[in-house]
Amino acid sequence: MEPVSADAVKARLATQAIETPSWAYGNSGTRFKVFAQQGVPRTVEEKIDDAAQVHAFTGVAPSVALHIPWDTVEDYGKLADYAASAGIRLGTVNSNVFQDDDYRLGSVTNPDPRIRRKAVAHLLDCVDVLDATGSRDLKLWFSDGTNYPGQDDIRARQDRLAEALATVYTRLGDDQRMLLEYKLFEPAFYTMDVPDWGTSYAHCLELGPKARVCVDTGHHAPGTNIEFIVAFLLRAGKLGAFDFNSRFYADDDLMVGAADPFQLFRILHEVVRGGGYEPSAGVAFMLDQCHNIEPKIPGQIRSVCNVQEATAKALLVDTAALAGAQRSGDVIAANDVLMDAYHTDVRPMLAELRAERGLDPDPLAAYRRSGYAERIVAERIGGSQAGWGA
Ligand code: PSV
Ligand code: MN
Ligand code: MN
Repeated sequence: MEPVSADAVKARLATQAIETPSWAYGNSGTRFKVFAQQGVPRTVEEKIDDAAQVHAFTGVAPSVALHIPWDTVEDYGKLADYAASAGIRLGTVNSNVFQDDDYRLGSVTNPDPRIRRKAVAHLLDCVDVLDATGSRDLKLWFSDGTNYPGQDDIRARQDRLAEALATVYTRLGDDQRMLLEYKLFEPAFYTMDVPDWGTSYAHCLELGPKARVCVDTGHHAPGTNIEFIVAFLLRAGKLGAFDFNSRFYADDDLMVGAADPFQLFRILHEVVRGGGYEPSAGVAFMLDQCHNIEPKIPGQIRSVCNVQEATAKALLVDTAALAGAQRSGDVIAANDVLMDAYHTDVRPMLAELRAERGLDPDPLAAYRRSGYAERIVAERIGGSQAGWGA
């Protein structure tokens, strides 16, 4: 069998796009402590500037996700222009219906219709933001759920959720989409209203083709086979996006690929296998992380590079050899094909790819040398908190 050529892999990597989250650049922390860092952005524009640095040094992070209301501005059209002048674009709009006192018992599933209306109104406002920025995706994550058995009617909450989603879905333009993210637990501990991919999938199916599932890699029970979920959703045409991060225990939001690079490879192998890497598949690759103890821009650069490395390895899988081994039932040989790709050191190939694209082969070192970190520390006094540990 012919192994996959480095040139073929490089050509496919050239089209990769990984979106970074605006909230990764601001101060964040845990419920115990937010550690303020010097030089963090004071405005949305400064978050965009930082995201632009990640793209400038990696070449594969051309957009930044917003979180509303954390990133509220007067004029989103102007903000989109600002991003363009910084060399990137505005990406997914994330809705925040979890920080007001009103949402103590939920947002769109709250037993109080007034609060449900308020939450839906915010989601509709977020679609207005899509209109103004030209972004395609509205990402919905609900902290809604219950802490105690009997606290609320679990089934009625599903009805309220379905009603709210349908209202927002109807408002979407032809080229806009809704991404429904799930999370096993936290902040609610007894039931979450969208706890898993199955719940998200069922709602998306009922809504229609513009609704798809977002897989946040940190939102599963330990030991969950995330690549199976990815394979299933891709097969069903319902995988909309990833929120990448890594975790040891819960929603740790650590740098993707730091805790379990092999899992990241397995996920990306299923993405490639299922056609999800093709731009036409419409799968958005985003990071959802916060950097509580490490510096933020380097944290994002490292994460983007980790996704790029795992993707390169997934693209290196010798699919013909794999299919042959699978057909003949050769379990060891099939596993060998995957492990060969995983164990390949792709860093020299990526360094070469960057050099070919006029980038420094070592993005992190180039960023450190650039003086940007020192400049923002000197210029930005009193950086803001981007929201709590995302
Ligand atoms: C919730 O844990 C989450 O993963 C959602 O994607 C939110 O939008 C993000 O983190 C920030 O809180
Ligand atoms: Mn997320
Ligand atoms: Mn999360």
